[in-house]
Amino acid sequence: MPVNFYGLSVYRQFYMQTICVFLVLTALIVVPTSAQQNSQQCVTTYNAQTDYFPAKIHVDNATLFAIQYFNNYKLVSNKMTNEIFALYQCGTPAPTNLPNGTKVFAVPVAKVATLQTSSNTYLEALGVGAKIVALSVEQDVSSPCLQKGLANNSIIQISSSNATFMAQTLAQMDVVFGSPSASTSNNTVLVFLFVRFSGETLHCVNRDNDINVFRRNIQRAEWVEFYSTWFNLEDSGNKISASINDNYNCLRRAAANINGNKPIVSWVSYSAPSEYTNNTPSWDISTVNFKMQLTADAGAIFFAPNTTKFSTSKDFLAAIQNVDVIIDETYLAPTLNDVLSNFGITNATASTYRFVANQAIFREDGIQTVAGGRDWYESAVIFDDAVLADVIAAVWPGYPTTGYQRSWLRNVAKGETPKISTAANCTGSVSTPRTDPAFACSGNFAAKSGASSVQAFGGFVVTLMAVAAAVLMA
Ligand SMILES: *[C@@H]1O[C@H](CO)[C@@H](O)[C@H](O)[C@H]1NC(C)=O
Ligand SMILES: *[C@@H]1O[C@H](CO)[C@@H](O)[C@H](O)[C@H]1NC(C)=O
Ligand SMILES: *[C@@H]1O[C@H](CO)[C@@H](O)[C@H](O)[C@H]1NC(C)=O
Ligand SMILES: *[C@@H]1O[C@H](CO)[C@@H](O)[C@H](O)[C@H]1NC(C)=O
Ligand SMILES: *[C@@H]1O[C@H](CO)[C@@H](O)[C@H](O)[C@H]1NC(C)=O
Ligand SMILES: *[C@@H]1O[C@H](CO)[C@@H](O)[C@H](O)[C@H]1NC(C)=O
Ligand SMILES: *[C@@H]1O[C@H](CO)[C@@H](O)[C@H](O)[C@H]1NC(C)=O
Ligand SMILES: CC(=O)N[C@H]1CO[C@H](CO)[C@@H](O)[C@@H]1O
Repeated sequence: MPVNFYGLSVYRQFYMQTICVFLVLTALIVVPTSAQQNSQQCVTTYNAQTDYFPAKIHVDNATLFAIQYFNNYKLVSNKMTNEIFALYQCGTPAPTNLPNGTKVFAVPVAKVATLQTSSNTYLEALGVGAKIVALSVEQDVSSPCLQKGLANNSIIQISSSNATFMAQTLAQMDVVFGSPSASTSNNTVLVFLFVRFSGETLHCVNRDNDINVFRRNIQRAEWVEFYSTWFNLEDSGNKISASINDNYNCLRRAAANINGNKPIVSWVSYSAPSEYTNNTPSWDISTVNFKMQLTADAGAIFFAPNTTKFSTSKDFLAAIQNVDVIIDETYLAPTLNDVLSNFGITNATASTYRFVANQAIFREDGIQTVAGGRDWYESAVIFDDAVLADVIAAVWPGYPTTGYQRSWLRNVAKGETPKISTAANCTGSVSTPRTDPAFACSGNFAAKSGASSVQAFGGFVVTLMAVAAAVLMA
């Protein structure tokens, strides 16, 4: 409190400074949180000079979608499917002179249908799960709260086996996410083709080059920004994407600092003889970008031999003999015996394979529906950081933290069983934003004493045997 001695002018100056500091602080605190949200209301008095979308998406790493803002509409393009969408603020005039084939939507939308599971978690993460009013039952939905909605009929069940009903229902939607067959409808967004198989379509050609070449292909999380534009939830879209990416990068840096011999990891699958495979079995080693990137980012070595497709079990087994960790992507192989039998490994020779000796055989079916649908294609698609944490845990037991519970990667070699997702697992509300299940990374992982990687563990066993032999010989 200024004293009288300095006179009123000093007091006034102090007072003004205080006001200025207060205003600056207010601006710093208030502006980024409240002023940059787009309206959830329709406009009643249109003004062509108003920027109706003060919150804008910043596309950082995703390369296959783009967004351009105008005062009362935004042009969203999916470069993978060559689609362009004009999303205009409801209550303002629909834009004209748009590129040929542009699909026009008034936003924010209220009624949504999804035809592929991959879209569901993006919408739930944005907190708009309650706007999903119709779901294709041909997708095997894993989300507990959406299963509950299907079971209590608050969500309309559609199926292409009842094509008339499906078409009628979809025509009433503001937007339909993901269906090649419905692509001609003017309310359909063909989104899943990219999101679900992100990175799968682009086979690695120069795997020895800078890992950054591949990094962009795992930007599945950033597609939450694409979805957010239909709901005027750009603010949330940016935040969710930034949070997943920051945590992903933190986990990647921490994994790079783990001490130990980097294990060799191979992602493989078996195709049984069938009418689709010309009655010939085959064994494949995957070299697609996002698996390569996940493996490298987990601090392990991606196994990418020159030959990746095998027509005999013998050649396949010879190739993977020295692999430390297997991720088996074969659709049906619930148990260790199933995996070994698919690979052609007999009990007598099993222990000669490092991944068998290491007990390191993982499958992507750790969370399933009752019918066997994999959550790997649903919630894992957006939460890239949680997927990375799972791979780190598979490759470096005891990391990212002691007692970490993997979500999707299930170790069949240790007899782990799948967690089943049902409507009973819906404990909150379908409107509560779905949260990222990832381990929250805060820097380097705590150092572990003793063996760290599965490979180091193998080495540890060999050391023990050597010690035992030395004792016997002594
Ligand atoms: C757009 O489509 C119309 C009708 O098919 C055609 O006449 C016009 O030339 C097209 N414009 C461009 C820029 O392709
Ligand atoms: C039906 O399921 C929906 C979606 O999970 C939920 O919001 C709603 O409360 C449920 N209704 C009843 C009556 O349980
Ligand atoms: C199609 O669905 C509608 C609405 O649920 C139902 O009334 C009709 O019986 C169904 N048709 C067939 C062939 O299942
Ligand atoms: C599709 O476009 C036509 C013509 O503009 C319009 O009459 C129809 O209502 C639109 N359908 C949907 C589902 O938006
Ligand atoms: C893979 O192919 C490259 C180029 O043909 C060759 O240089 C390399 O030796 C091969 N690697 C193995 C393990 O056969
Ligand atoms: C290996 O042994 C287990 C039990 O010891 C048996 O169930 C399984 O069928 C055997 N697998 C093969 C391929 O012989
Ligand atoms: C669902 O809840 C049951 C019972 O608590 C639990 O056993 C199961 O693992 C849960 N499923 C998932 C996917 O967490
Ligand atoms: C996961 C990832 O690579 N995220 C990057 C996306 O782009 C921003 C801005 O360029 C980077 O800071 C992130 O590291």
